[in-house]
Amino acid sequence: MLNVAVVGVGFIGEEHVEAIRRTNLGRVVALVGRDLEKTQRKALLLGVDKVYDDIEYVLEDPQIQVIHICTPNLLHYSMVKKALEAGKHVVCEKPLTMTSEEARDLVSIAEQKNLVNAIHFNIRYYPLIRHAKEMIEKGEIGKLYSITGSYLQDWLVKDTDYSWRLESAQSGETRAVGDIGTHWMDLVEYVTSLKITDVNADMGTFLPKRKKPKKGIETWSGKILKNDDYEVVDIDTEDYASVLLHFDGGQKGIFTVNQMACGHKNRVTFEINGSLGSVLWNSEDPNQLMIGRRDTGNEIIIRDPSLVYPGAQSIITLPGGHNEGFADTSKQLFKEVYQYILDGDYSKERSFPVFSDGFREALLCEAIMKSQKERQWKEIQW
Ligand code: SOE
Repeated sequence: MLNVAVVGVGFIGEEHVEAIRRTNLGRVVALVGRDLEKTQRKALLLGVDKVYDDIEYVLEDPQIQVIHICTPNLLHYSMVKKALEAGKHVVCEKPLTMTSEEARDLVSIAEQKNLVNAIHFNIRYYPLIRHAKEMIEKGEIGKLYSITGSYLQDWLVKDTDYSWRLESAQSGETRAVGDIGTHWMDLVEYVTSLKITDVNADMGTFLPKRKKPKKGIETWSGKILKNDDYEVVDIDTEDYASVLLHFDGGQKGIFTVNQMACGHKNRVTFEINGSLGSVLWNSEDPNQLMIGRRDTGNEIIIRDPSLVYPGAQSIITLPGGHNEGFADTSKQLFKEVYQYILDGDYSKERSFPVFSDGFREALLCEAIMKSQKERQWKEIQW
C-alpha cells in the first residue's frame, strides 16, 4: 500500500479520496486545505487522520509517497513543483498549469527526479473508450476522416451560478476550453492516436456579468445557494467555444464546449467517422458504444468484460449490467498509477496520462486563445 496525501478538499478532492481507497493500493493519510476548519470537517466526514493547512507538512513527512493536487488551477504549478522537489510522486488535476511554460518545467523536473507523474484525464478510463481505441488500432473503422463532438454542462447557466473557475486569475486565461475542452481534446487524441495540428476558435461569454456570492462556495454547490448575499462582477473567461480542428493524418474535426447548455449536466460526446464505420460515444450513457455501418446494421457494444477487448477488460471491475461510472474512472486511473509506482521500473511504458499530456493541452489552449484573438487558424508548436 502507498501512503497518499490529498491537497484541496473541494468537490474533486473528495472524489480523489474515495477513488484512492477503492484502488486497494493506496491509503489516504493526510488532507491539506487552506481553510483548516473546513478541512478538519471534511477529514472527519471522510475518516482521514491527519489535517494540515499547508503542504509543507506533507512534504516533510517521509511516510508520504504520493501527493494528489486538487486545488484551484492557479496553485497547481507551485504545489506540484514543491511535491516533486520533495521527492514525492504526483497526481495532478487538469489543467496541469496556467501556461505551457510552467507545464514544460514540471515535465522536466519530474523527469530529472525520476518520479511518477500523472494527470487526472479520467474520461479515458471509461472501459468502452479503451475498446474504441483498440477497434481503431485494429483497422475496424478503416481510414479515419472526421472527428466531431462536444462537452456540454449547465451548472453555470444562471447569473447567480458562481465558482472560482470563472475568474481568469484562478482558472487561467481560458475557462470552458481549459476546464472541459482539454478533456475532450485529450480523449479524442487518445482514442484515435492522432494529434491535433491546427485550431480555429470562436468563443463567447454569454454572461459578461455575474453575481458573486460574498462567501466562497464549492464547484457545483452554487446550484443550491439560496441567499441574496452577492456582488456583481465582470467575467473575463468564456462560457462557450467552438473550435475547428485539423489532425495529423489529414482528418478534419470540430468540438463545442458550453457550460450554459440547459439539460446537459456533464455530457461529453464524440463521433469518429471512418471509411468502414463510425464510433459514437456519450458520457451520460457510458456503458454503450455505438458502431455505425454503411452496409450492415449498426451495433451497440455493451460494457461487459466478456464482450470487450483485453485493454478495456483490464479496467472493468463488475460484470455486464452492473453499471460502472464516473467514480470508477478515477479508481481505475489511480490503480494503474499506483501499480506502476509499486512495480518500481519507471522506464516501462505508461498506460496512464502523464504531465507531458498536460503540457500538450496547455499548448492547445494557448493556440486556441491566440486563434480567437487574431481570428485565424493557429498551428500547434509541439
Ligand atoms: C467543472 O466544470 C468540472 O468539475 C470539471 O472540472 C471536471 O473535470 C469535470 O469532470 C466535471 O466538471
